[in-house]
Amino acid sequence: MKASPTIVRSVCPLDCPDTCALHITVADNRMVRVTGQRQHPITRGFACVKLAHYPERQHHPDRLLHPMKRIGAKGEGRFTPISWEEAIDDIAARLRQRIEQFGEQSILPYCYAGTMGLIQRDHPLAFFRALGAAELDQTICASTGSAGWESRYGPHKFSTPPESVRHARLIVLWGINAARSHSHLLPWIKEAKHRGARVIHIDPYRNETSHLADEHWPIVPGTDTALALALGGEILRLGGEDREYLARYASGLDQYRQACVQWPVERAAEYCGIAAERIRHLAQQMSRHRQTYIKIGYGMTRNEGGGNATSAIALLPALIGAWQHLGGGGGISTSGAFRLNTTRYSGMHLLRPGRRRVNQNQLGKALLSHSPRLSALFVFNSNPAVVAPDSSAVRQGLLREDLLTVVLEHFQTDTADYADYLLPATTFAEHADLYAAYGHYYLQWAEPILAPPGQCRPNSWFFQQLARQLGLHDPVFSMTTEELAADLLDTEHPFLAGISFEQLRARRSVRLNLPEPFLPYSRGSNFPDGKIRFSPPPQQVVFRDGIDEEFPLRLISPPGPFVLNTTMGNIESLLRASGSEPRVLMHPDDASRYGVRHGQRIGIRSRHGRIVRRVGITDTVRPGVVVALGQWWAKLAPDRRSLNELTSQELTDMGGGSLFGNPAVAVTAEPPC
Ligand SMILES: Nc1nc2c(c(=O)[nH]1)N[C@H]1C(S)=C(S)[C@@H](COP(=O)(O)OP(=O)(O)OC[C@H]3O[C@@H](n4cnc5c(=O)[nH]c(N)nc54)[C@H](O)[C@@H]3O)O[C@H]1N2
Ligand SMILES: Nc1nc2c(c(=O)[nH]1)N[C@H]1C(S)=C(S)[C@@H](COP(=O)(O)OP(=O)(O)OC[C@H]3O[C@@H](n4cnc5c(=O)[nH]c(N)nc54)[C@H](O)[C@@H]3O)O[C@H]1N2
Ligand SMILES: [Mo]
Repeated sequence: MKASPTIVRSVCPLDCPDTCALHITVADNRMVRVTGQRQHPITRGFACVKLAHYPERQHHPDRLLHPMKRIGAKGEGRFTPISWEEAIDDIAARLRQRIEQFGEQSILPYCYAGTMGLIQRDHPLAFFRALGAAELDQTICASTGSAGWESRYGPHKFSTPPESVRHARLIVLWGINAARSHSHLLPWIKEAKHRGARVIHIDPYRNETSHLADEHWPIVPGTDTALALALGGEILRLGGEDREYLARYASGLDQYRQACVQWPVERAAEYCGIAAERIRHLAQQMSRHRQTYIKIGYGMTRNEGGGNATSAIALLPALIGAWQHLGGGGGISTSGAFRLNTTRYSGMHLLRPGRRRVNQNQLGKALLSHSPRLSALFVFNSNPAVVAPDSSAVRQGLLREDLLTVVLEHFQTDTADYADYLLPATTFAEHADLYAAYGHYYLQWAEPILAPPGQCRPNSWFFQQLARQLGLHDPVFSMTTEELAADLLDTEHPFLAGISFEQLRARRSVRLNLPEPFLPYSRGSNFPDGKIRFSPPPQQVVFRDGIDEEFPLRLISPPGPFVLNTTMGNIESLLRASGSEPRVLMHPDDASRYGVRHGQRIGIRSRHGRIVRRVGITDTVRPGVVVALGQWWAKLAPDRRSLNELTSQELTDMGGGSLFGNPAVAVTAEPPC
């Protein structure tokens, strides 16, 4: 007899600011339908297209179901099933031998946010810290934006709560395609618009978010610092700054003023490709409306000057005192308010001093370096063969015959092809986890709702087993997910006061204990002196990877509508919706200059590599810019190459971030391959 469908609660695990509260229809141990919870104050009843298609991913015939070991050549992707016992025995034995020969620090975890569930994301690090392995600097996404923000406001990033945005009078969406990457912010923006707010979108290409805006400013990539300083200078010239607020809560204003003087409106207008009149008008409006909300996206931080740009924009709401007013302020992330007790679950208490650190944007270099030599790599929650900069170096490293590579995955990704051991992981529907967020202030808990297929196991299970096998006996390796979650909540911080695990487990979603209304930075910064730091002033960085005759265009790679990075990149219905092959967009003027026709495949070359992509010619892109839409599984692209063939392992100005939005490129008409 068939069981009748039930609707159960869950939480979206994808790396997106919205961290949605879900309703999932389950029947016969199958996920049938996914929607957003109507009563959740942020999710408000809708799930994005990616999650609506999650059942297809969850029950995909290609799901990995058994532990496997390599039988083919490195990178070939041929495996044979083995038992968990054999996998754990083998891996432990091979690790022991490598530690003896090369030391613990030759072992490296490589992970990011394939799941945002804190326990499946970070608990595995306790294993590596207990072992004494090299430390991974997790810099692939948010580190530049964070460093830029925190250089002004101190540690723990706050943002204006999305629920307050309805009160904004002026909204600036700066380097963010919120309609795509933060879609649950939209209802609040629309409500503000309805109440008369103006919306300005600053982005090198016109997209869904621009349609929502009153004005779209097609900025030249990487020139945001100049624009922010020009706006700051003009506000100061108009006397639009909030002197009382600045006197109490700011430092370094004189130096800032001098930096602004370097960027008169006319100069910035020319440099950024934006009409001077528009800049002046926005400065006037900002001088008038304290309820100005400036939302910064991470996309614009992925270049050589990304940290300075973030920090320059971040100062604008402070300059006009916007943080004190409901609906004013802005932000880049809300994550700093989740003041959980993160020490134990991630094994920080086990971290030995002086560990070698590896920046994850330089994985290629780390794998190819002879001294120090890496002897083993454990990849989980990430797909570095595609997403990490300078793919050809990464792949060359992964091909090393002497490197032991263990990959935990749901699918046989490009990275999994290089594994020596490929281990089947559970999805968010099959394990419990605790979820913070970076676009709102709700803490959430999800129970498993499906039995795992085959022999899939949570990341935490595997690393706890391996820890025991290697004789690592810290109590953290015997804790259940529930115990780890309770430990995370074991803190005196007022934002978490009164939130117990039992309560969270029963309610599933709990708002942090924030003052109501929450007006972050209305009483200054998170630095000990409470001052927002205007000095040293931000500087407009001139890119080393310059535009010249050989490489005349700048390539940016914003998120695709139907994928989350490479997650969902193998789901047929979504691939069809994306046009079945990866695309780039170019302006008609550039297309005619370089002899490229709409719909053809073209070659794209940077100083680092070369790929082939189908091109769409459209005036939504500003001239001089090539937009690569979303990431694509390399092996499903026509040339089997990742976009990151084009990017470099060089780092941003702050936070050791990646230069995904940076490469200077040339395009050539290319016959189909
Ligand atoms: N659908 C979908 N949603 C996603 C993701 C996805 O892959 N797909 N990825 C998720 C992840 S991991 C992240 S980190 C976030 C990222 O999201 P965010 O970075 O916060 O926002 P994006 O939508 O990437 O916004 C980037 C926008 O900045 C523009 N941009 C690029 N360079 C510049 C520049 O120099 N200056 C200015 N002003 N704008 C610039 C791009 O054209 C793009 O439209 O999104 C998350 N959400
Ligand atoms: N050129 C270019 N490159 C980029 C970007 C860009 O804009 N342009 N964006 C960058 C950004 S913002 C980010 S965040 C990174 C993201 O890069 P990654 O962190 O690598 O994200 P994904 O590509 O989504 O890969 C996540 C993998 O984790 C797996 N996974 C999910 N849940 C679990 C689990 O519970 N256990 C295990 N073992 N595996 C799981 C999924 O199946 C998926 O294959 O990419 C970066 N790379
Ligand atoms: Mo990201």
